Amino acid sequence: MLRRTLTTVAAATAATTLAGCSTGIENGALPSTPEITNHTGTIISLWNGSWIAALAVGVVTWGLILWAVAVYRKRKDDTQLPMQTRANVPLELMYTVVPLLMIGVLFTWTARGIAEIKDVSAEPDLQIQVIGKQWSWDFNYLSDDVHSIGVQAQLTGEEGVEETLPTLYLPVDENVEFILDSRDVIHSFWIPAFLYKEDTIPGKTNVFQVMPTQEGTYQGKCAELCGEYHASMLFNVKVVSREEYDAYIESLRAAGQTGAIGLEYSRDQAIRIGIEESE
Ligand SMILES: [Cu+2]
Repeated sequence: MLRRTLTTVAAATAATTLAGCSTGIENGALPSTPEITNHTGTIISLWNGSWIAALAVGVVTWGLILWAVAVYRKRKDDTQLPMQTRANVPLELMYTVVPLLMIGVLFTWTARGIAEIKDVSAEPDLQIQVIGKQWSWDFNYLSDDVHSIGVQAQLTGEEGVEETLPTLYLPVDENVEFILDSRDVIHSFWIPAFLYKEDTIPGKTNVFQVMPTQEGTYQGKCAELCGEYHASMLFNVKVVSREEYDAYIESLRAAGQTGAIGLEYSRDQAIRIGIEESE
């Protein structure tokens, strides 16, 4: 029975750990991935710092527990209850003040990191509007006056789906301002490798800035359960050189996908426009 329980626990732990790997951070609890955006360094040090602090607290707590268990265990010749004590003011003050200090430190570092990541006061190099919809994404390259419309991925289990996904192009080392909107329900725009996600909310526009610093192809997902085909709400992100980015923008322009697709369309109307444009 015990062995079966242990096997189950081990399997569950392995499954959780492996599931964590699919986000692109594959170095375990203390990742040291290279800078993928101008924010990943801040986020990773916050993550690692929190883990190290939590481990230090854990080691002290486990140590005290084991020490108390060993030193104050019931011995053979113990026939009476040990001395019963009531209050211990210094101890109670200690275990109130120390956690407050720990939370204060975590709060300060988190608030500082968030303020840095959420800062949108810089002049962006380009603006891209992202529109979430059941169950795909539309991208309006506002600074270049072109757009692309996503059609829901068909997850059949066969290979080759990735090539059919809507793809977001970003020029490397340029500060992108994302303007996030939704056509229907709440979605969440998530590029796992960027270590950041933000909701797209109908009737409310969220804005954030990020500068990708490493060329490559990344996965994008919806991170807010948004209906039946939430799992199909995938996209690719290609961080490319300025020249490649310009070439892509030109290909959209050549295909007649000029201007921005508005929020006034339902998801079905937007998808129909997208299908017409791709034909
Ligand atoms: Cu969604």
